[in-house]
Amino acid sequence: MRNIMITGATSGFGEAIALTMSKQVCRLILTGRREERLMALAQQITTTTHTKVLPLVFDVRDNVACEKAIQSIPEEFKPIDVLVNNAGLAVELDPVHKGALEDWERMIDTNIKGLLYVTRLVAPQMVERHSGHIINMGSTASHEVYMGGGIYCATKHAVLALSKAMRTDFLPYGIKVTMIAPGAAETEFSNVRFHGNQERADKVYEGYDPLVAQDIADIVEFVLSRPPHVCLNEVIVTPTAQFNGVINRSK
Ligand code: NDP
Ligand code: 8X3
Repeated sequence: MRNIMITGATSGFGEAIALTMSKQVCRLILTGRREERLMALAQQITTTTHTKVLPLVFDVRDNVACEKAIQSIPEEFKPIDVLVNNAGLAVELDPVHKGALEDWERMIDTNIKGLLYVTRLVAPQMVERHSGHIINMGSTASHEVYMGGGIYCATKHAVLALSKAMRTDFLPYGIKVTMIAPGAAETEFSNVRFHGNQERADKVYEGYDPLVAQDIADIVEFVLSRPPHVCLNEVIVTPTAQFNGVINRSK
């Protein structure tokens, strides 16, 4: 039975991945800052499946909190076989000459430093066991830049570089590393980006069928179902209406 840790499980991709993987009977370590959401999800999973859940409330930007949380994991949920580094966000859509430093720091601290903090704490036991799988949530923004998205795209370019670096560093230890690179998906992502302005968030998904969180969960399930000798290094997935930074909004 696998122990799977998913960061950012209180909504969107993370929540869908947790619900999907819970059907396979595993042990789930689910993290996020919104305690109520996390507890509700844990309760939903434990009452509807045979999967055990360990909810851990912490901010991935706080290395001390990451350390405390990960050190608190009971033996039953160890070793961590799979780490899904999913927690992340975009803040605003400003050009470089107008961006707020506070927004940049939130994105850099969460998407790059947070991912590194968690990985630094979890990876050593994978290295020791010569076994494990790390899935990093990149984006089409790992490959492209778009107007006003510069800093977010830079953080996701970093996730691509770090995924390649992990793949390289962990090669001698047989640890798999996969980066998933989704295009536009309707989750809470745009609501967060626009500080809760739902009207502005809804406009992002007008005129086409965006991806939904379940599409990403299905991919994670597939990636994790490959035999030991197969590693999907990267999966790029967009809505049919999106390619190369262009969205066909003619629906
Ligand atoms: P959501 O906003 O729905 O989910 C984001 C998750 O990240 C939440 O569970 C949130 O939990 C968690 N999170 C954010 N900041 C922190 C933090 N500081 N500490 C701990 N957890 C945090 O968005 P998505 O599901 O869409 O996003 C998930 C990932 O997918 C992100 O990395 C995003 O960049 C990426 N992505 C999204 C795409 C999209 O179009 N939606 C496309 C490509 C990639 P909480 O607030 O409770 O802490
Ligand atoms: C999130 C999707 O389109 O803002 O990575 O890059 S997008």
